[in-house]
Amino acid sequence: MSYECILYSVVDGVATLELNRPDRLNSFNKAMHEEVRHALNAIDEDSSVRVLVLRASGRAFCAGQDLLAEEVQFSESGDAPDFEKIVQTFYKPMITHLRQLRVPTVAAVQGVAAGAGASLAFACDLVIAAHSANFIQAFSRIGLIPDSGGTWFLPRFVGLPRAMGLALLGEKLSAEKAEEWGLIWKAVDDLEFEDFIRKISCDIAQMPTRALVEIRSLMETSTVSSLNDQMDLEAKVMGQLGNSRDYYEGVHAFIEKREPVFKGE
Ligand code: T3D
Repeated sequence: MSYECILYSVVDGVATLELNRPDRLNSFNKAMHEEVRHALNAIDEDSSVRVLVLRASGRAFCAGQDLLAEEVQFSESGDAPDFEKIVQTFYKPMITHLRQLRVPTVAAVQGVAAGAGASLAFACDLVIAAHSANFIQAFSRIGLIPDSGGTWFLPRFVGLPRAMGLALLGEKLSAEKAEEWGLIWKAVDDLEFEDFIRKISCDIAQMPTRALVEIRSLMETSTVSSLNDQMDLEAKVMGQLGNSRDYYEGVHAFIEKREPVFKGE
């Protein structure tokens, strides 16, 4: 598939998916959804990939839904677009796929992340933003609600009072404040942003991939399970990872006092 709305590459185990509709602040139309889906499928099928970096071109990360796209226009007779169908067909599968991807994910946010664009970043395992970036729950400004997991991520990340403030008022939240509130992992200086993303993605690509993905999964399960059930699950996953090649390598490297060489297996 040739891409028109995204750029996709794999170098040294790092897959980079770049949203590339800068004129519309990388907002989502149907074509971009289809291309993102295709790229995520490609990652699932490519065992050389050890980490995904989700980023964007131009001055914005993503402005959510393209409000000018044909599929969200009112019909000539005034019929409203079918948002439930659009969310179920495109946004929900995209977020679910990201949360179940076979490799860890990093959102590199270099500009504004608004609406579903913010939810997209929050769905990644680590969110790293340049200081000049910001996050806007733009939904309420146009009469909608935070979708793509927004109402799930926000209260879990920042607590209910802040989640409500962000969602109701739709105000801009700076990257620094987002870090301070625990909404993202790190805000880094604009001039250091590219180097930081390069280094962290290369580092993660060398780590034991399966363990990282199991951590994501267990963290998510913990939000709905009892301590007792969670510890059973931890035991089960420990049992599986204890049989992995990467654990064998990790523990032998420790004993032999050398750097481990993980293969993601
Ligand atoms: O099923 C469904 O489809 C529903 C799902 C919904 C999920 C959602 O994401 S709903 C929320 C949709 N997004 C928004 O409401 C955000 C709209 N955009 C903005 O509020 C602002 O653009 C920003 C705060 C993101 C940035 O502001 P600013 O001042 O930096 O830029 P700007 O001048 O507003 O925008 C620059 C251009 O990008 C402009 O085009 P122009 O005038 O230069 O030709 C603007 O129209 C365009 N643009 C920005 N956001 C969108 C967009 N075009 C289409 N859709 C957008 N979302």
